[in-house]
Amino acid sequence: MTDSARGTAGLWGSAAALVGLLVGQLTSAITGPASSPMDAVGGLVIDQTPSALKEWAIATFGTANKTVLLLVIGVAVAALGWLAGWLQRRAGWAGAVLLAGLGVGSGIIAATRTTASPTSLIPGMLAALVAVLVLRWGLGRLKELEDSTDSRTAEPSRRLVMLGGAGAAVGGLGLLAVEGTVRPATVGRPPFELPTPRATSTLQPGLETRIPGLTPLRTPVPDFFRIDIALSIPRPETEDWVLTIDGMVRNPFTITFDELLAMPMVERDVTLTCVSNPVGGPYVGSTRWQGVLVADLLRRADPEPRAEQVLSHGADGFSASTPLDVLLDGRDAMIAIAMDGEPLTRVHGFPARLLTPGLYGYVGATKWLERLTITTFDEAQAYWTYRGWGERGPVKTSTRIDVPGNNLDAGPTTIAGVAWATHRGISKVEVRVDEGPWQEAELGKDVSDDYWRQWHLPWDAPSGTHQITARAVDGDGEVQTSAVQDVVPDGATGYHVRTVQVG
Ligand SMILES: Nc1nc2c(c(=O)[nH]1)N[C@H]1C(S)=C(S)[C@@H](COP(=O)(O)O)O[C@H]1N2
Ligand SMILES: [Mo]
Repeated sequence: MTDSARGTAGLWGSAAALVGLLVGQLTSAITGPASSPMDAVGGLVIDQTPSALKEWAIATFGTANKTVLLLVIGVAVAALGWLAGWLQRRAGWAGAVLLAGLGVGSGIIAATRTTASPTSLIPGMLAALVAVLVLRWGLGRLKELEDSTDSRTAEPSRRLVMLGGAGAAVGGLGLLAVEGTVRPATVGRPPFELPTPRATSTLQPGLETRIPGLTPLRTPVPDFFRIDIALSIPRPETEDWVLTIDGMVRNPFTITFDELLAMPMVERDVTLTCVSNPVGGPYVGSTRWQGVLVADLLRRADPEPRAEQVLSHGADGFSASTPLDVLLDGRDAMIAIAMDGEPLTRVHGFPARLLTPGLYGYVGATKWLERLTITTFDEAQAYWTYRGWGERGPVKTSTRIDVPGNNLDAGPTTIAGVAWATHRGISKVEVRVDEGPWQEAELGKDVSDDYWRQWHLPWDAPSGTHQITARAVDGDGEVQTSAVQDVVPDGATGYHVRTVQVG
């Protein structure tokens, strides 16, 4: 076999795999995102990846971690296709079996996921069929060419190479185009009429107007962090939306979106944090939320005395376990329908999500909410609890230094940041430079105990390298712990330290 014939076989294998995958992805535009071969495999990868690797991916790629995963899958498919081309040339059938296996396998994965529908098998099957046909045609032509000349010296025709290259390019670029346009297009803000008390008073700006670089008191929705396991964003519509409340209750019931909107509404200012937020990290946001108190729904359902947790399910297969006592202790846990005075965006859980002040998102903030099942901790485990994360997830007291950055000029400046101890409130923030004394920072507006607090301290920065350290004291007078702990299993701790070069 000549090198170039071998290359042509590989090229045709990649073309077959990529074109097949493209056909599968396009088909899933009709059969639903849950049936997309990419999402099925990606979802499986996400579910099976050890927590530590997932943490690394979030820390390294941030919100782009899913794009990276899809790129990796695309490259892996191209590489496996190349292998299939080689195998097909050697054994005449092995490559086709490999490609068929990949396609059918992705269909089976899609059909067995919690988000599956009866049509979930179709895109994977079609992908398999197309891939096998393309592979057989290309390799069949290659064989004919070789048979018609001396097989040891034969060069595949230019036309066959170019056709294979074009196929791989169409498959690869087509996938990029489909993933790049269709996916972000699902991130709209579909409106519905918000009931009163819509935006009774707007959140005023905070100290960020005076201190450049300081986190704004209210996070603009487009800047609000996004963390979830959903590769393609679920698209429930308000007309079809129903919330089921069942499990250990005397009165299970369902309610439609219109019925939810007709219930008494509250508006609350709440900070939401991800348990994966490292010390000083970006996965925290604050805004005004509007919704129905979960306690109102729970009281109507009437939980049995032995009930302990509320397992909330999202349309992406995610689930969270919120302690029942937390939902009933008087805090403003809600089924939120709006943030910052507008209906939720698709990425933040349209049309309705759970929001529990004082708990990390993975225990109390299920997006694309579908079901609340009242149960016990023994009886059922939530998505992340099952993967070794803490069962209850109260938010830990944290401080983040926003300014100054790592480099600044000597002279008067401001050290500033935000601190949160959601549901306990912040009573004090202290700052120290190098090994100097702890100095009390001035606190910004006290919006609520469920909301972060801006803080600032003037500093006459001397030349040289310095370390700025900040720590917060919560509303109960408890100083945040200096013990350094990673995000696993229930949230990072330790003081945020910033090293600065003063020139
Ligand atoms: N349906 C669903 N809801 C979810 C998640 C998810 O993966 N799926 N992730 C949770 C986690 S870990 C966090 S931190 C918050 C983040 O909410 P946000 O993306 O609106 O900021 O959503 C929570 N709700
Ligand atoms: Mo999270």
